[in-house]
Amino acid sequence: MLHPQYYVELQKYNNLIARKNHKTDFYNGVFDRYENPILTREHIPLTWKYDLNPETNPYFMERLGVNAVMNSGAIELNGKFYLVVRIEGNDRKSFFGVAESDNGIDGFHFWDYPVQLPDTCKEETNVYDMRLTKHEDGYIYGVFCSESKDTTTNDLSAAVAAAGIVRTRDLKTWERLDNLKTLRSPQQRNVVLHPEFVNGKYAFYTRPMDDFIDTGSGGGIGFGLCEDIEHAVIDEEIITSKRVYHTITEAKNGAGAVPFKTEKGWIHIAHGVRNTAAGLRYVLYAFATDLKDPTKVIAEPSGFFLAPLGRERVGDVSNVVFTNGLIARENGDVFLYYASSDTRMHVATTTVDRLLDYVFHTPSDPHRSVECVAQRCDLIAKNLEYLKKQG
Ligand code: M1P
Repeated sequence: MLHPQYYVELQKYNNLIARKNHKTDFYNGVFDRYENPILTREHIPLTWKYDLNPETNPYFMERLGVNAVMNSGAIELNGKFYLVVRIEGNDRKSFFGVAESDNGIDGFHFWDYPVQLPDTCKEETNVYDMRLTKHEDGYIYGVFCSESKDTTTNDLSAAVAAAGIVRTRDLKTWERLDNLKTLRSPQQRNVVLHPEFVNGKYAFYTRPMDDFIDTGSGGGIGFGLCEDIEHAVIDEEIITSKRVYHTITEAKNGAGAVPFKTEKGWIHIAHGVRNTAAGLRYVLYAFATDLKDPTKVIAEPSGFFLAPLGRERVGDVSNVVFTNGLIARENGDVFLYYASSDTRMHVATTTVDRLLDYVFHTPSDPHRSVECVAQRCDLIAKNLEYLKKQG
């Protein structure tokens, strides 16, 4: 017989999965926000946390708790929405779970088991933040952060971040390939595989880093090519989206969702980080790169695209929004999946047309207050003139 509390918790879980999500009245013309997070730790199935047998768990205690669900890769397959979610146990170790939904904004629920990656990397302690790329070679690739202890120092918190690579065709069977080697950068995080070959080679967005936290001399989001995806090695990394003084990317930036192709360029949603007296602040920003030369930024609106708002601002790592997955559908709808404060997952919806208008027609950052206010005064003057003409 099951513990009576099981039925109470199961009812809560079922209610949560069945809960509809609605747009909020937030307005900026660029994207819509939604009332509820799409995934929280409460969405974790009871079977993942409790021992349901009263003989071995008479108090119906959580035996393996889950602390947070966050940074999720996203993909559409046969009309369904799938997220490969970063799930962090109470033990601080992250792992991946597949959650699916019919409409992309509610009803997300996890498959019966989390993903069990092939254990080919014995020094690896932690894995997180998978980006899913539907590559033109026919595979779905998952590129994630593979973290190991830095054994070259006595500092217990020192770690080494590398890019792990897996591939699949169905999100069920995963083949692990060698970790990416970048010959000129000792550490890598936020690595993303470009969906198309470039000059006949696999192309990665990288994030050269001097150590685990600091990007140090790393100038921004890198881009590099490699011949062999099974043993991927990148020599030269060209910086595409640079970090800039006194902007949202001053402290660091990193590729986010896999870029998607439009007639005007590749659209990227990345993250930028600045330092504040209250700690690092992570926001999302957008830019476009050239269709022929994906290293060339051809448009970059000023400032952030999406920043933590309201309750999104608070969590395990407060004042953070982070994305590593979006779905741009054939019909032009775009679903951007983002985590807030390393705690929960949300969706924002928009369209390809709106994103193109945003990226190509929002003024770029003039980088100095005096020029920023002139830019704004120009807008105001045009508006006042326009209002006058309208009577
Ligand atoms: O805590 C915020 C984010 O920090 C890291 O991002 P970055 O490498 O750019 O600093 C990542 O570990 C990410 O998982 C996390 O959300």
